[in-house]
Amino acid sequence: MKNHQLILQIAIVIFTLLLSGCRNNTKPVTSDEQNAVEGKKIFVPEFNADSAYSYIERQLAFGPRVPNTAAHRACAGWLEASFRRFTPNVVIQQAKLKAFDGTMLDSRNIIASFNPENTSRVLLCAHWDSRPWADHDPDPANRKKPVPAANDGGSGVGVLLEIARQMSIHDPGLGVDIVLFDSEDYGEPQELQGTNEDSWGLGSQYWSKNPHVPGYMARFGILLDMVGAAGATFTMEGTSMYFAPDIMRRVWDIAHRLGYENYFSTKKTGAITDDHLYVNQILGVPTIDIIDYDQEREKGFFKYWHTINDDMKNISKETLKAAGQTVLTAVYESR
Ligand code: AHN
Ligand code: ZN
Repeated sequence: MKNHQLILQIAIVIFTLLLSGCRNNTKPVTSDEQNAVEGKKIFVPEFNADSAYSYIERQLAFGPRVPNTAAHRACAGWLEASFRRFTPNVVIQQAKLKAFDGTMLDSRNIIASFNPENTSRVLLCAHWDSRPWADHDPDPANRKKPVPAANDGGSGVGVLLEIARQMSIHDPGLGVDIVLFDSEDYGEPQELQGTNEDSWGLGSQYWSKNPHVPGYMARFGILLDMVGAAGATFTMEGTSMYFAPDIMRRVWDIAHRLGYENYFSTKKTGAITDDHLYVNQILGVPTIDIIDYDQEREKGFFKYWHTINDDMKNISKETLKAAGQTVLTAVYESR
């Protein structure tokens, strides 16, 4: 009996010392992080929509990022420097790509990798270029002007920069590649009776044929396109549902669990040509498109699509939060 009590007392002393030692040697942890350590729940960082919003403002400050312009080159430099603050693994893939009208586009795909040695990988992507012509502007006088591209281009990039910033603070625990495609939006204008669907997504076609790592593979991919308009509706788009229905359902389940069912609609819509088509077709990474699209709407896409009014006035932090928190959760829950 005496022996048992002594052992118990010693055990209590050691346990107390260990506990106080832990308290003194570790930084404060959030309850989410503590839960993650205890295996109760996977830790997911808080996506900061103010931060994503300011990354969109920064892009627009360069002017329209149309290939072969000074604004485009300057923004490429800023995107590269931004990524380098978050990871040392940044690749700029430069290529001259031929547009539908024969113009050679000085294009740069900008790629940031996290945990590059990890064979379990996820791909996140968006296009960063601006459309050279606002050919859907209601005023014909504006149709030869470039698009400011806050939503169509800027929003996906802003969300992915914020996700990169979060991953530089909290290791996602798996491999993640963020690819910003260039020359997506140089597609043939409709009034030319365009049938050349492959005039869109030039940067994505190039990267899918020449990935930055030979033999590149990822478990799945998520493309973000027009994820910033107020009242956006992300439907279950046909190309995504054809190539990656399981990924789409998993991501939509996450969005609904987080309370974003108003943004993530379960309506199935038509297939569209976007960067994810080539990643699916050429590289074989099952990739979905989170895109504000419904063919039953007047333009299919958001109200100011390919107009000079695609600017900051139309960007909603609530929409950025819904898209960003959903993608961030999908990444961290894939570890
Ligand atoms: C087509 O209009 C064929 N695709 C639209 C892809 C796109 C343009 N995404 C953003 N801008
Ligand atoms: Zn566009």
